[in-house]
Amino acid sequence: MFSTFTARRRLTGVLAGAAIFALAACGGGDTDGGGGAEGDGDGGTSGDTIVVGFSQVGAESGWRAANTKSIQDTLTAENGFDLKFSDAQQKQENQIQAIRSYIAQGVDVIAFSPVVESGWDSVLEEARDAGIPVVLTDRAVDSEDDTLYESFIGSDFVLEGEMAGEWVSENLAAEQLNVVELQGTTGAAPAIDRKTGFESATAGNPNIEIIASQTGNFTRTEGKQVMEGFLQAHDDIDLVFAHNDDMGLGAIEAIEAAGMVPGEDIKIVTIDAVKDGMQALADGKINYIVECNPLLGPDLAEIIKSVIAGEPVEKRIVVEDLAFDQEAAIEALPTREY
Ligand code: GZL
Repeated sequence: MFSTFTARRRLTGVLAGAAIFALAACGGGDTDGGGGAEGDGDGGTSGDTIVVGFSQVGAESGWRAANTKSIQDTLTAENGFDLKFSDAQQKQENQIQAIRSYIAQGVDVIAFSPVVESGWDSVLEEARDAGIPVVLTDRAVDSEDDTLYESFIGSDFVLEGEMAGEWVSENLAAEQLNVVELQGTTGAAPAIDRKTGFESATAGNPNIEIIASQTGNFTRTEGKQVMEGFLQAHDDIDLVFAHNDDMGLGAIEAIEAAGMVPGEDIKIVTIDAVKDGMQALADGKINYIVECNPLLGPDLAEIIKSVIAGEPVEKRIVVEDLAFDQEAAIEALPTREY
């Protein structure tokens, strides 16, 4: 059965005027908050090139690699961009430092994927005071003040958790089902929201019990280590719910090392649908994957150009996702872009 959800972009939220940044963002406007026009030489636009400072979470997973490739392949010189790119190695302090550096350089736009939800207001206020618009990609911030960014492009992580939970409830939980959960990075929007969605979708099924839950930080290595601990502490695990494929692939290694068969003795459900995960699904080692599309480069480029042109942009662009069982993975693998 090929289960699919419309893979379309859903536009939501109120149109956010970007006129305030029209002048400043083009390098001819006020990029130091001191009023008056600034010329080039401070990192502002020279001609039509848009200077973008991007702070990436890190390189922790296959999803992140695909996301970085999409951004770097799209924000190119031939497409009218000068991309300054930094890898924060999953540390918020590195992202804050990178954003401050972009402000000092006077870039035209700052974009980033916040490694965690909280702690951004101060640095985003500094960007606003400098007249530099900010675009969020992939992950959200929990700031009360949504004037701190122009737009947020990313999937609905609560829905992803719900999609996983609904499939588990409908297909695996006709009898008692003991679940261990490999959470993503502590404090990250996808970790918080996927957990929320999975719990809400499974709360109505009395057979489903989450007997252990711990962060594996979205990495294969840490997912394997945490799964080894779960296996030592529990001899009645029926399902692993991993917040991303990479931790699920680590769990497969731990399950096999313990002499059990992943996908059979212990079922596995994950989120992302990167190539390695989809191959494991096709091979029967994972049982279901909810996609989280990482190809955000084109949307980001479009939003940045609209902001620079002073056009209104959507405050929230939701990337809708597919979901795959084994048959669907076998069918989709040959043409997967990531
Ligand atoms: C989700 C993204 C998550 C992926 C992980 O949009 O932020 O971070 O699910 C990645 O694979 O590490």
